[in-house]
Amino acid sequence: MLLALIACTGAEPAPAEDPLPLPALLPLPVEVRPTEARFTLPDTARVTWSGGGAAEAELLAEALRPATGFDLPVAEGDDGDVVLVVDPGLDLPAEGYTVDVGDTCIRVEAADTDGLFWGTQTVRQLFPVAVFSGSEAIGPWEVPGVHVEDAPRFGWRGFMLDVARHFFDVDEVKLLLDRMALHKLDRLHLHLTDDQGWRIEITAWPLLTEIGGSTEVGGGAGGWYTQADYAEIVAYAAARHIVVVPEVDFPGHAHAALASYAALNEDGTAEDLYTGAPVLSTPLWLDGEATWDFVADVWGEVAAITPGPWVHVGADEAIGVDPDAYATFVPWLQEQVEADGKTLLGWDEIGDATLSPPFQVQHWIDEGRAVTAVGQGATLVASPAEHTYFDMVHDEVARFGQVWAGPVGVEDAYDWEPVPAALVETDVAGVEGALWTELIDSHSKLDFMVWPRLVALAEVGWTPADQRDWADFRVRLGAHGERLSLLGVGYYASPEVDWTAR
Ligand code: TNX
Repeated sequence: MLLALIACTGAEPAPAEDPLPLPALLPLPVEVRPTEARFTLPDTARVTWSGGGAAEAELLAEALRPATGFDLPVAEGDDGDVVLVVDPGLDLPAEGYTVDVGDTCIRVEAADTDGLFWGTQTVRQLFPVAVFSGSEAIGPWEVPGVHVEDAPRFGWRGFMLDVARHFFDVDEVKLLLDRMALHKLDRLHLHLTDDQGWRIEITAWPLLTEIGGSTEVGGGAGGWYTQADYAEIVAYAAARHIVVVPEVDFPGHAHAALASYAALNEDGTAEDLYTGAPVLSTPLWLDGEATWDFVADVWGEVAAITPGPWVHVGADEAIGVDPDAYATFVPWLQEQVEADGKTLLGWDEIGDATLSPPFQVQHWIDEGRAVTAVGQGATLVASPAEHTYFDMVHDEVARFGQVWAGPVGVEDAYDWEPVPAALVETDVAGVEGALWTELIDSHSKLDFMVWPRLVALAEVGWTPADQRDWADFRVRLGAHGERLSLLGVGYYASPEVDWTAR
C-alpha cells in the first residue's frame, strides 16, 4: 500500500488547502480513510492499466468523457493519471479492491477484474457529482485524497426484472445494467416466461415467441428476445461484471406456452392468450407426453445460450399441480439443467421437492420452505417480498403499485437482515430485489418503482451488517439523488429522504 501511495504522490507535497469534502459513496465501502491529498484530473489525463483491466479502463474512460469533455486515452502501463492494476498476488478478497487518491494520480488495485471494476465505480463517485452529466459540465474535476479498502459482504447482489408481464427491449435492459453496475450489483435475473408472455426464442418451438410473445398485460404488442438479442444482453452484462440468470417458470405460470402449442394441452386445444394482470399460474399438463420433451428442449436451448452457471426454474405457485407430480418434476428439472452444466435456482416452493446440492433457493414469501431447502444443502438468495419487491407501493403518498406485501419504503428496503434467524451467514449467497411488471408498462414507471429502493438493496448486499446505518444511508442517498437525476433516472423522491439537490 505504501508503494501505491508513493506512486500517486508528487516530489513536492501539495500546498495545504482545506480538505475537499468526501462525496457520498453508495454502497458504503468497508474502509474509507481520508488523507491530506487532493487530485485534479487534467485535460491531458490518461487512463492506464496493467496486469489486466483494459476493458474496465475503457469503460471508466467512457464514463468520464461526456462530462469532462476530455479525450481520456487508454493505454497499457502504470503511468496514467488514473492507474488500474490487476495483480492476483494481492492480498484482497474476491471482488475486493483498493482505491488511493494522491496528489498526482488515482490508483485502483485488485486481485481480480471484478474487484477492479467495482473499484472504478467508486472512483466515479469520488468525482464531483457533475461528472455524471451526459454532456460537458464545469470542472475542476477535483477528487479528495482518500484510501478506500473494500469488498462485498455477499457474492450475489441481484435484481430480477419480469419481462414477461410487460416486455422491456434490449436497450432498456442495457440502461438498467449500466445503473446496476454503478451500485456494484452483479446478477441480472430475467423472468422470461409467465402466463402473459414468452420472451425468449426457442428455435425448436418457434410458436412460443410467435404466439406466446405477441402480447402482454393489457393487450399491448409484447415482444421477445431472439437468441442473438439475448446474447447481446449477456455480453453487455458480462462487460459490467454482471451475470445474467435466465428464468423459465414451470410447472406453474405456463399459460403462454399452453396458448402457443395445442399439443401441450390435455384437451388438445391451445389456450387463449391471457392479458390480464392477476396471477393465473396455469400449470403445465404433467401427464402429457409432449410436455417433458418440450421442457427438456427449452432448457437445452436456454442453457446453451447462458454462459453463467445458474439457471432459474421458477417452480413457484404451482397451483393445481398434484404435489406428487411436483415432487417428481422439480428433481427431474434439476437433472436436466445439471446435464447442461448448470446449477438450479428456484423459488421457496422447491423446498417441497427433494433436491441435491449444489442448488439455490430464492426466498420470497415462505421462510420455512426456504429453510427446508437450505437443510437439503441449498444456499439462499434473500428476496423477502416486504423488503425487496419493488412492484409494491412505496408509501401512502406514491399510491401506485401492488399492496399485498407493501408498502415498501426506502427504510424497509434498507433496514433488514438477509440471514434468517434459523440460518448462518454461509447459508446465504446474497440478496435480490425484484420488479414484477403487471402494472409496469413503461420505462418511466420502471424507474419510479426501482429507484431509489435498489440503491438500498445494493448496500444491504455489499456493506457489512454492523456498518449499515439508516440515518447515515439516508443522508448519502439524499446527495446521490443528484447523480441519479443527471443519469436521467426517474426515481421516486421519497419523503423519507432529504434530497439535497431538490
Ligand atoms: C408473486 S413472487 C409472484 C409473481 C407476481 C408477484 C406480484 C413469485 C414467485 N410469484 O408471479 O408477479 O407476486 O407481486
